[in-house]
Amino acid sequence: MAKILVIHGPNLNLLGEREPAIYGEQTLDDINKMLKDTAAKHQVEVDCFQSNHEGAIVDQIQAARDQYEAVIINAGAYTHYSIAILDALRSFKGPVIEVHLSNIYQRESYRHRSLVSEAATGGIFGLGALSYKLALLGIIEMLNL
Ligand code: CA2
Repeated sequence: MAKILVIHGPNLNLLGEREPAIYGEQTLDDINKMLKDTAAKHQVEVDCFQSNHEGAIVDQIQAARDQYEAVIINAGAYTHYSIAILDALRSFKGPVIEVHLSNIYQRESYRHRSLVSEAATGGIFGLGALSYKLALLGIIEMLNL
């Protein structure tokens, strides 16, 4: 069974607790459950990983190289400045889909630049939790899973 890795970056563990107007009311557990349910319907497997630490995210991307067909990543604030995460993503051979809950281009100018985009196959932003689901469905279609 094909395996897809979902990576959530810093502070996304707080989803549902604060700033619902920007990030929605769903918790990270809600989003992960929705992704696992969607994956099960398509006979694929999803593993979800969250960390507030840049190095832990780099380690996870490196480990994903031999284990996963594709990566979905919301790198949180690291999106905008982490060259280490960009370099790690460049070493991953399969599709990488960048996801954001909010529309980063409608927000502060420091959120308009994404280093993750430089390594991503494509991206979905601004649709809340639906951004993740569409990323997963996109991978399933792209890889004929
Ligand atoms: O829109 C997104 O998905 C972001 O990746 C979320 C990041 C932000 O730094 C990016 O610019 C855009 C922040 C996630 C913080 O999530 C929180 C959730 C609840 C309460 C506080 C923070």
